[in-house]
Amino acid sequence: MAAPLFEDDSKNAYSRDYLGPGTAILEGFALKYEALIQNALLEIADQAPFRHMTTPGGFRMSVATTNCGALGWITDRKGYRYDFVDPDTGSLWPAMPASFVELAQRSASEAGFPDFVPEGCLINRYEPGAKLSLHQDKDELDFTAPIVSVSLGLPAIFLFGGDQRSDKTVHIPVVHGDVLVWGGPARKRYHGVLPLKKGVHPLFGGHPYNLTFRKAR
Ligand code: MD3
Ligand code: FE
Repeated sequence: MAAPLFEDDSKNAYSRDYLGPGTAILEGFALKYEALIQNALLEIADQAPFRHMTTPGGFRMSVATTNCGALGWITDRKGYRYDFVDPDTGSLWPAMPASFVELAQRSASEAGFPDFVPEGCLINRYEPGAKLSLHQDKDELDFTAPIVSVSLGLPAIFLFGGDQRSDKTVHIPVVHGDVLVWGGPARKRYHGVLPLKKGVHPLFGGHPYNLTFRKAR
């Protein structure tokens, strides 16, 4: 294995299973990667620009999206799916930076998923007022792998429910650098994001960003 970018100095001081089996809240876990992530995001967005995708029902998503890694998540009138090619450019998605891979794998390990290999990273950029309605992540073929979510920039409030849409939800405030992992028995729990507030973050500006790392097939 290549030399790590940062030492693994985790003290296991993170909150596992607080939201139920298979979940972890890793507060500030991404902070030491913030500069690498910011540079990488600029390069990725240069090659694969953020765009508002269309849902199968014909609605424009309020979040703007791009991807890196082998497989990118896309949606259009034909449906939700993963594809090797960016439909807007006709090219492969930009490669996943080493910093992303290291952060995703360490986060998953910390949460009890030591063998996680991210194949794709879905990158969401929120405008003020944008939200993500309650949904399950179920376009992947392999549900044994967890999902790793990295929050960057302005704070957000995540919604986390159960396996049924009608299950009650809890509100989870997340701030810059927080990482949430959900897998195993939590993998199909409903989740979403409340409408984002206006503001300016010193590093990431007026848009909160979220990275979700997935194994798609
Ligand atoms: C984990 N994206 O793209 S995870 C998605 O903010 C997606 O862009 C979210 O869901 C986003 O499919 C990031 C949202 C989330 C919400 C609540 C959680 C993750 C959670 C509660 C516990 C663990
Ligand atoms: Fe999701």
